[in-house]
Amino acid sequence: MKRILLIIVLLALIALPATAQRWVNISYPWSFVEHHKAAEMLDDTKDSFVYGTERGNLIVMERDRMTGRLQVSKQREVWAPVKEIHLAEATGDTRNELVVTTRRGDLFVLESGNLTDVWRTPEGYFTTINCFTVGDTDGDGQPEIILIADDKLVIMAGGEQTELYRSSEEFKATDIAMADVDGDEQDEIVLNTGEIIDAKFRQIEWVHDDPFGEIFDLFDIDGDGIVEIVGVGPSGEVLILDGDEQRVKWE
Ligand SMILES: [Ca+2]
Ligand SMILES: [Ca+2]
Ligand SMILES: [Ca+2]
Ligand SMILES: [Ca+2]
Repeated sequence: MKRILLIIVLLALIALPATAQRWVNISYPWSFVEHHKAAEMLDDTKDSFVYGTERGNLIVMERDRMTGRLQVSKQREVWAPVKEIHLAEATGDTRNELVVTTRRGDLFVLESGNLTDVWRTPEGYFTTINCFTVGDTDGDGQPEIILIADDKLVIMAGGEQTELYRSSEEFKATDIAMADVDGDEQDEIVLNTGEIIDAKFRQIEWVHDDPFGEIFDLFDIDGDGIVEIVGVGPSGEVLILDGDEQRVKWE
């Protein structure tokens, strides 16, 4: 849902004059956070959000109750340009962590409250991380981090630095999501390059001929209880794929 909102926000921003696009002047940080991969809302009652910089810092902003201004409440270094941040339950304790990747291939799982390490990959463990998502791939109640890293599908345990799986096949995807897209009560890993992979057994179930675009999302657009793959085609048209029938529903 988030990314569809993102598309709407982007369209809204295009329609606004240039000055309104400067996020520092926007009263509410939502639009900034929505259209940045390296930003996440932390607490909407305080307009608190985190974003990562090209200089390798994570910065938490929070609205000051007295002045109403956004100000820095915490920051830390991750020593390389921040690529992506997700707020997600990664450790199995029902509290959300920040999962952060850098353009140097680092992966961090951080306490969302104080930005301290839960764990991180050692320097050079991966060279590139294209994209990632967080979810319970095998249904054991413990979350995993699912990545396209060094052109492989890699599954890391969420709670500690343990690699559970690395594919032998290469994958070039730049966007990834996980959900049950065909209604068989097993999750699939969906890649924007068109592959639909069984999350538990990591076999490719099917491959859609056309990629789903640079960004895609999974949600139940027709209310039948099964999520559709909602992507953007090569000329910008919205593409809606039915996972159980493995075909384009609307385009
Ligand atoms: Ca947690
Ligand atoms: Ca699991
Ligand atoms: Ca399924
Ligand atoms: Ca549906």
